[in-house]
Amino acid sequence: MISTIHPKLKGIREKVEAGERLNAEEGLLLYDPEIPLNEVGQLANLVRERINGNYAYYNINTHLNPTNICVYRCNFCAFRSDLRSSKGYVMSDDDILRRGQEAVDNGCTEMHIVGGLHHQKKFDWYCNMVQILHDAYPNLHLKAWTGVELNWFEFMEKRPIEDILKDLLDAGLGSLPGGGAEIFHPEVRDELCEHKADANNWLQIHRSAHQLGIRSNCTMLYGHIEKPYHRIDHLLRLRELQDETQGFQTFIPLAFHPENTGLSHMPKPTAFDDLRTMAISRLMLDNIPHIKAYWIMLGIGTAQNALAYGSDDLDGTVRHELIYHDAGATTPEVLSVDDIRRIISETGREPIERDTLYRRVQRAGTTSKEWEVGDPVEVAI
Ligand code: V47
Repeated sequence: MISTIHPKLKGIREKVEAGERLNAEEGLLLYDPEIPLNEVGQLANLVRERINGNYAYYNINTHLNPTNICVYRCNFCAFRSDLRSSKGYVMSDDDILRRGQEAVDNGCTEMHIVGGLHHQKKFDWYCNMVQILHDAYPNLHLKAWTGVELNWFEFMEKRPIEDILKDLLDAGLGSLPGGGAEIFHPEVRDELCEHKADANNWLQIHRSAHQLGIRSNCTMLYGHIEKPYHRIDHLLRLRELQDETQGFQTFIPLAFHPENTGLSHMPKPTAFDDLRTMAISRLMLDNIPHIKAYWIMLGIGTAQNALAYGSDDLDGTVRHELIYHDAGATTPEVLSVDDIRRIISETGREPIERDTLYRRVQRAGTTSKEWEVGDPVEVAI
């Protein structure tokens, strides 16, 4: 039960308590600075605990960014490189397989693969990468290629997206990450990255993936030139697709990091904005099961707090993250399992190791508690 409540929040509280859906106007009102952050957080926490109880999820994962060379020049990106720049790199098959071996040696269940759209690499190069990794490490879940990359493959191949996705599935693709969504509204997207996949392209690709049984994630890049109404519009477009397909597993609000980008004059979003955005995401996306506080970009302190503001997942132990570190992130590049479990336990939540599909991981030789009906299903490793 929530004790104090701002008068403007009364109607929203009644709806949230009754499990009713919030509309765009109510979403915008939640951004009103007059409404105390902790009250928005309490409402989000109500929904978070209704959906995910006291559990807080993490996984053991690694990133692979096979190239940073990219035909696109998104002005928020510090990672990309021109074809002939000394900063540019392309990994060989051997480099890639070494990363697979390292992942398995470190107990990873997931490899998150994204990168640049290389001027000279064809779809076969991207697809083959999935194939060689899957052949060598069949138990490593490959969460690969954003909607923007898939749209580029479609353009290069001149084939329907369903065919591209089927080729990737045959090669060993496990699911899609949520990147490339940025902000859907054209007033913002045209300023940030007018050249790449637009909202309809991105959403259609995820729709097609869901129809083929491929689960995916979704994101929103916030804290740059957009306004609150652009954020709410973005969340509602995701909610609408989820109503149709139920294919999204988790939503990740991504805080903009300005260093070394075309928007380096802008300040970083504050922890206050991070927590409010986390909470509003939980409240608006009533049909997406998980909300992720990606510790790499939020910082450990804010990510930990986010577990009380709507989030139920910290992403993973992570290694080899480049996109945020190139843009000035000061977080470590990897957390140990003990660290991530301690960060969660200190908040009073129960840490649960999950795989990419949110099944709880039961590792050989470890004992577990008694689980109850409705708890996440188990996968033995
Ligand atoms: O699409 C790029 C964003 C995304 C910057 O699916 C930036 O589980 C902030 O999508 N400042 C890639 N953001 C990362 C991503 C992601 C991360 C963690 C988990 C999952 C998942 C997906 O990062 C890009 C873009 O939106 N981005 N540059 C920057 N300077």
